[in-house]
Amino acid sequence: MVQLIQDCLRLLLVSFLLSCSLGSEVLRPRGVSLIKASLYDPARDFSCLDGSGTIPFRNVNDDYCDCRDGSDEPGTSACPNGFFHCSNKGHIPLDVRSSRVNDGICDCCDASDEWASGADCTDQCQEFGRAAREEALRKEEESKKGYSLKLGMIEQGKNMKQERKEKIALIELELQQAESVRAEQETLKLAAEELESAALEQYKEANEAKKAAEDAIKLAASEAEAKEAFGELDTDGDGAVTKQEVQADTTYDTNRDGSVSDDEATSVDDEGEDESLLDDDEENPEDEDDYDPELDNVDEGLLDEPTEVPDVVYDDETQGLVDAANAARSSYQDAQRSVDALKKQLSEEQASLDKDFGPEDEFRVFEGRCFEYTDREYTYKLCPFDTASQIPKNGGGETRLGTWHDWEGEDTGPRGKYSAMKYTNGQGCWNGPNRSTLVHLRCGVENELISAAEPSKCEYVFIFTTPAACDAVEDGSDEHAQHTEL
Ligand code: MAN
Repeated sequence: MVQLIQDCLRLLLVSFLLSCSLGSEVLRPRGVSLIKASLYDPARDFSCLDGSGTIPFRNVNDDYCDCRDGSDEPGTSACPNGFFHCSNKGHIPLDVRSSRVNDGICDCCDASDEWASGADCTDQCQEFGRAAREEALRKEEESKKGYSLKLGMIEQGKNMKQERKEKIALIELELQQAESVRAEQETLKLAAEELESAALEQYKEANEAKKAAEDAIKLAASEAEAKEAFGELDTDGDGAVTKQEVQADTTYDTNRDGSVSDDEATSVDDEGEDESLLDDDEENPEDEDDYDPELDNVDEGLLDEPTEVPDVVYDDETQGLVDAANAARSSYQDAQRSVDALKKQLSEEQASLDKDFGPEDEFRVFEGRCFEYTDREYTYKLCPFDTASQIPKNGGGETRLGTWHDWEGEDTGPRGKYSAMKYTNGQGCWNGPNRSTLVHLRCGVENELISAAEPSKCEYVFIFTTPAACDAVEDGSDEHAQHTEL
């Protein structure tokens, strides 16, 4: 003790700027932390901490800057790059810039930085420390509670994952069955189509033969009719019909004046009815090629009728095979549709299974859920692993602020990348980037979107509290207690 008092007196003599204390506190110059105390030994010259020089110990805290790193003036404002250490007994120690020493503003809660300014600073460290300890305790309690809730979320997440796996296995089985049904239906379809096309080919051939026969009959009949009409006109039977012979036939007395005039006889040609009956050589030699005996038999009225394409009517047997093929095609299509639907379902389920819901699946419970936060202008919506959006309070549509991209935390703590989520590729921003959102995850007992901001245009930052972001709390891990020096 005597030695300590002597040391202290010597220090006081060395410089009025040095401080020291007794008791459990380690003797050290003003502004020096406990950790560095041993580097300031009053019994020896002081070596600048950066090695830039050595000075007599009395020059420490003499209000003149000797060392380049400012380490010789821990308790004064002489060095612009130095630091003053506040012990802040009862609260958390703090290093403040040397320029803050005696500047009239209380920076240290123990008022030690204003030791000569006359500023009205009082030691508030006990009070602050108590409040901080209470807050730390509250946080610790919250973390403990949050962590126990997280354990539940982990279990729930794992169960959901297991259920999803089972669902996938079931869908895979259904898909296998659907694929074999499709294969069966395809075989049936091919067989039915083979029968159908053979029957249709047969039908086509038979139909063509029938039509050809009908055409031949029609042609023969019209030729016979034409021959008969010709014979009636060719009264002298010389094989040619003269104008006189036509004029002798009262059928051509169209004006019913009792005789067939030259005009009436020649108009036979114009009317296009019996032109072919005239002696071609005499009257219409140039029309020889136009003769179409079939036209003679066509009822002119029918020519004005719209052409109707009658439905193909097959014989019963062919129709039966066509119906069977249609039914087989339809069954095959149904089977194909079932396969497609199951494949789609499978890929969705698989994508969800493969999604990274946290190291222990603790975030899986958020799939399909959404959370909202409303400020003065907008309601912000976060649907974890899906989208982030913004809805104006005074009406207007929803603006997409991003879709799920990945984990993007930069935490150096245990949660690492799982401390933040990134949503990208939202709606384009006028004169700016596509909207995107970073969601910081904080430990809390509630799953709650607690804030949303837009620190730079179209780049949004949300804060979401959740037990899933709570880490295991070790008992006695009170940071404050650890940091308190004294
Ligand atoms: C809307 C909102 C805002 C955004 C502007 C950009 O008003 O999405 O958040 O800043 O568009 O033009």
